[in-house]
Amino acid sequence: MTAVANRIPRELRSPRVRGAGFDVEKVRHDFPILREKVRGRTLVYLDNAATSQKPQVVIDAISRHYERGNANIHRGVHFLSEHATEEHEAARGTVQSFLNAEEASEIIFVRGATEAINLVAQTYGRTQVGPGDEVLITAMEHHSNIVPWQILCEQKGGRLRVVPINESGELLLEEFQKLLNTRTKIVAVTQVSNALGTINPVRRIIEMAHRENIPVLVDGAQAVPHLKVDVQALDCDFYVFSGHKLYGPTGIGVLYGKSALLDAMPPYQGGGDMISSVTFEKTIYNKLPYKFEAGTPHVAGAIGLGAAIDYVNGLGMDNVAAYEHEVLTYATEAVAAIPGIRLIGTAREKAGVLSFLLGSIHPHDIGTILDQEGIAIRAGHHCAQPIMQRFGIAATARASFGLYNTKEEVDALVEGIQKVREVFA
Ligand code: 7TS
Repeated sequence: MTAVANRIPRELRSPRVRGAGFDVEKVRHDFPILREKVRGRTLVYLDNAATSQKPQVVIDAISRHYERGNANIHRGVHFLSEHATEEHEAARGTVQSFLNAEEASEIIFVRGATEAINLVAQTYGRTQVGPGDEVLITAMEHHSNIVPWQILCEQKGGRLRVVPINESGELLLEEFQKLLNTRTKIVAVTQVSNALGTINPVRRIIEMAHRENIPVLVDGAQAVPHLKVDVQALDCDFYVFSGHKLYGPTGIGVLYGKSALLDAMPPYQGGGDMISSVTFEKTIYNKLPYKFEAGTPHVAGAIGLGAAIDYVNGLGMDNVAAYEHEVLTYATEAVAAIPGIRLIGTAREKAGVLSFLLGSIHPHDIGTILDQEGIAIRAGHHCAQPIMQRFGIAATARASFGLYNTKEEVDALVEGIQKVREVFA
């Protein structure tokens, strides 16, 4: 352990978690990739905000589907097609419970958070936003919660408005309140920032918007891996996330929408499965959720996502959140203690993410040197360029944590950063 890490208070230094119910060493055995060597070193994977690694149960669920259960769904009369349909719909039920949605038909399978936001912008947005109307987002959105709304505003003559943040990376709620007006047609806000780690008070934000009868879309891409989410308690109108950040496969994600809203929205894409009848004169659209699921869906992906949710539920999201909070607190103190470090994103409520700069060293150089030690972090603007502009920087180095990361890995990160300092001394 480094001298710096030794300055961390003893109770935070203990690699064992105090809370019962979460055994990280046992959890790590569930993830085969964590046994891989990278550049001759044991992998230290700290790029979970980009994508998380997959437990064996998810890998097995996907393999089992292709080995024994593969068929197209909703259209076959044969055994395998019925079986695949059941598994796909069971996964929808698993997502429904995970988010505590009222109905399974409020769960739309999409490719990921990005597609979900584009879907809402081009269906709900296209019908609701007219010339002079406003879409309200925040200064800490990922590009995928900015650009779809910009495209919509360009198409419809609308105006994109942005809630500012303070130096710690927290939303200014009084500014949010001031920006809400009769022209605001939708609020779209991230629950957890991918570049700063800030946890936004989305319950409060939704209450404030609803007082003015404005619906709210919550981008949960960085929230679902770290926090328990209940869409009915939040009362959000739309909630989106990607499977691959939640220990599930890539190419599958979720749009939750309140059924009254989804019912009233036009379809997003046309094709098979989203119709109940077609003639050249007129097409009658299918009921929810199929109206929004044109074409053959990612059946294996949905099944894999269901397995991932079963996995995290088995650990208990509250246990995961408590454990991760402890690791992030430990990492924040250890990294902040390194001379020359500047943390970007120091909100009181944070999850998963530690963004930093080291003197004037380019984050890519930090990332490259850490990579030589087998430590995977991300360096860049994290698809959140406006945040970088807000802080007057081009990029950050970002360590992002998942449920399998340990305090020993944090110590390895700290030692790696010390190496970077030596190289650039
Ligand atoms: N919203 C947030 C808050 C995100 O962090 C991301 C991806 C997305 C939406 C888009 O998710 P996708 O699965 O549709 O691509 N964030 C990151 C990241 O931080 N590094 O790589 C991808």
